[in-house]
Amino acid sequence: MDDFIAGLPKCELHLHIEGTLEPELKFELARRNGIELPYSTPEEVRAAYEFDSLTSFLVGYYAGMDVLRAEPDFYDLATAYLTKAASQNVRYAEIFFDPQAHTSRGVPFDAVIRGLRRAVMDAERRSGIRAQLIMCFLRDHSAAYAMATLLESLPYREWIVGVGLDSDERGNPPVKFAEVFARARREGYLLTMHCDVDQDDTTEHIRQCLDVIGVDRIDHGVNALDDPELVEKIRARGIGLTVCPVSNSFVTDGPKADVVRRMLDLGLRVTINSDDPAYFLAYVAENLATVADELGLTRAELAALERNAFEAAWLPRAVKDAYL
Ligand code: ES4
Ligand code: ZN
Repeated sequence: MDDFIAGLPKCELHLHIEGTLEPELKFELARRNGIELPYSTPEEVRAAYEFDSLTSFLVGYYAGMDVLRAEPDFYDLATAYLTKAASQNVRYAEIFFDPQAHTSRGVPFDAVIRGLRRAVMDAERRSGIRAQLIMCFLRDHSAAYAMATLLESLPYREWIVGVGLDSDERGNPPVKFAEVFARARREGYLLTMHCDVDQDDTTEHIRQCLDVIGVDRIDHGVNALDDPELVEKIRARGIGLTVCPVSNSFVTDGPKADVVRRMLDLGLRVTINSDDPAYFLAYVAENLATVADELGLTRAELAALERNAFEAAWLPRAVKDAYL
């Protein structure tokens, strides 16, 4: 089955570029930027990973980004991910980035987007992998800061396919950003939002995504399974759900492959993704292998998951069809 998964043409739709920062590159960037890390080896960094909740994960996650300072750092980060993804036969990826995690530290927006964009263009020339960028707002910051970031992105509109919402969900519902997302829609961006697993009020957040924001996709969205009305809306609208099984098993207290089975059985457009592969130690192939193992998926079912992902991708119909 591993060989089948390796050969399967893949599409990844839920991937935080900052979550692909492997400890080896972290050391290289620290050296380049004259930063002292509180660890002496990459193994030590990995040994210190201890996540039992989203909050505990996010604290170390933002601290780890401090080595990203200039355009070449973002270029190297995205190049490393795209090289790894291409080696797993990922043909197309939509990549989240969190500009506020950098602009809040004094890194220019231009350095972030320019480095990522250059990496995407070079990777396509080198290995044929295609990628688009999705700008995420940090939901634990203010709506005003998100709006300022949206306006800052407009000169780069052609380099960004859509916007998302991530970070700490508790107390930060979709409606907090209703105006920001309405403006983003008017600017031509496609819309997605995280509705993380087992956060407070997650089903209400999914309802807001569907009824107030009008999202084109939902990231995770697993708790929709608790509410038949939400399931029916998601199914009827063909909304893609970008599930991240290994990530979910880290930040919640149980394995999450069973929800993939339920989504498939309900006819939902479920897709399998890696979220923050450097931290959860699993890229998209390992996520697929985990789900296949736990559910006893057939080859046809694995292929169907990748077809779902290409269907849910933010690409013109003709480009999707060429992948399908
Ligand atoms: C994230 Cl696992 C998770 N949840 C919310 N926001 C995030 N950003 C990066 N990983
Ligand atoms: Zn995520």
